[in-house]
Amino acid sequence: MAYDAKYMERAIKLAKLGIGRVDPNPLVGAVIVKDGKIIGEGYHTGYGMPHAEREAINSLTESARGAEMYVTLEPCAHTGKQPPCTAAILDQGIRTVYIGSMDPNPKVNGRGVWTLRQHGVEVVTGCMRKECDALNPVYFHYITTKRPYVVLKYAMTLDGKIATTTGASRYISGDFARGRVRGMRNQYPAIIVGIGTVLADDPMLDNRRQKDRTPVRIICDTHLQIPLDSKVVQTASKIETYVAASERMSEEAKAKLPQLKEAGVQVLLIPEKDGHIDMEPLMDKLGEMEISGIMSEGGGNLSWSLLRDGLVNEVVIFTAPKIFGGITAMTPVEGEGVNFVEDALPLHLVESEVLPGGDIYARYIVGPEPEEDEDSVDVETAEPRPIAKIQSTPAPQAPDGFMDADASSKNASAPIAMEEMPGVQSSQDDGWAEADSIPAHMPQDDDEDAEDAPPVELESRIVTEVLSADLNPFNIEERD
Ligand code: AOF
Ligand code: ZN
Repeated sequence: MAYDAKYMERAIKLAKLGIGRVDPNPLVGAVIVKDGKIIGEGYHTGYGMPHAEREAINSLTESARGAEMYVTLEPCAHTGKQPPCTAAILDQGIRTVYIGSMDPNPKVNGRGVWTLRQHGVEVVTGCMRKECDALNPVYFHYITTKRPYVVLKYAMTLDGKIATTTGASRYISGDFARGRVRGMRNQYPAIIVGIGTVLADDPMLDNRRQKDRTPVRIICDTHLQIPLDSKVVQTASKIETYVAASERMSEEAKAKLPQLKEAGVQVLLIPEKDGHIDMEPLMDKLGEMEISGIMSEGGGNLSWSLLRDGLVNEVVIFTAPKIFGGITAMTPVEGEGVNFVEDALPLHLVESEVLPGGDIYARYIVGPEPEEDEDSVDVETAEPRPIAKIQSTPAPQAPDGFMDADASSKNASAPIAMEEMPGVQSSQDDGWAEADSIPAHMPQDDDEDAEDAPPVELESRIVTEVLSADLNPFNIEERD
């Protein structure tokens, strides 16, 4: 059964409207089509909120009996905070369901497809799989490893420095690049920095414009050196703030604990490794706290520890057209490093851009470039229908800067082996755990840019009616 790509594109665009709101859940969009017309659509608007499929069903303008549903992620078949979407789809008498990504959540993992097929619904998997997978690398990583997806981000000069020899670093990047970083902070649930960054810059580590969605702040501070008058401590009662310190801290450091607590800082006591916080137990702890994704903003020792322990999924670099020089000037990754060229960490470029102001933005996924895996799509059925056969409202443009990298991701939608279902976990889990699927790019959230950026307009009447304006992640009210 052929699918019409434009409806899945529409579902993907809707899913992106949930950016910054749904974690640790996935971004999901759904569109219901009957006789070549969209009769319902919706997306997952926030954690604990109805799933995309039910949002679409709630927006129906006519009966969905015999209709088709396009959904970016396999519908769930379990009861969590929400009832199973498969039940709602069956209730509505929907005839065909086109699915983008499979859901690697062990509670779903093929059971959604199985349940629908058992009840006679035609299910086509692997429809625009790569594009749908690109929505949810953070979710896929988190749900399969129970650790946060880590993005290492830094700004450096052309000679690879993150500060001058005197430690000055404000600002390496231009305005536009810095605005984009604030956009990234809106995309990930948490930011992590080393104590050196706090001591040197006394940063706020918020996104400055959307305070309701400022990410959780995590400071790695082995010896609990954090000053009580630092901005992060002073604002800890308003913005969730954690300090990860050694569980073997000195008595002097321990004496600070009550004052930090009083200020609202939560101290996480973590084992040490080589004189620093051991990153693996820290990531386990953050995963337990349901932090699904983290942007690490350095410095060099924290970056090294994360990279060395294989905890980084992607690296985003802003290179400024400047040279600092100086043998003692800091570089983005310090620590002990590797001895041989062959030991270098391999990464592959998935996206790059020259930004206004001359900074170069580059995004890399850790690991060698994956090979195309054509077998993972439901090739029998997931053929796109010729376009233009059906008239419908054109899909809205995604917000600027929010684009999909067109590199491949790995075996995300293996066809379901019916005999394995239900209750049997599929072996496709392994593929998901790797850091090689392509994440959705962050919204471009630059200050200057935002003035010019067109508002995100939902061209479909249905969604405009159903979704309230304050759920639009780009409806920015607060400005610097
Ligand atoms: C869908 N559509 O829009 C979402 C899904 O606690 P709950 O009930 O919200 O369940 C969360 C799980 O449901 C999540 O881990 C994922 O497996 C699925 N999320 N599924 O079909 C949606 N958000
Ligand atoms: Zn669901």
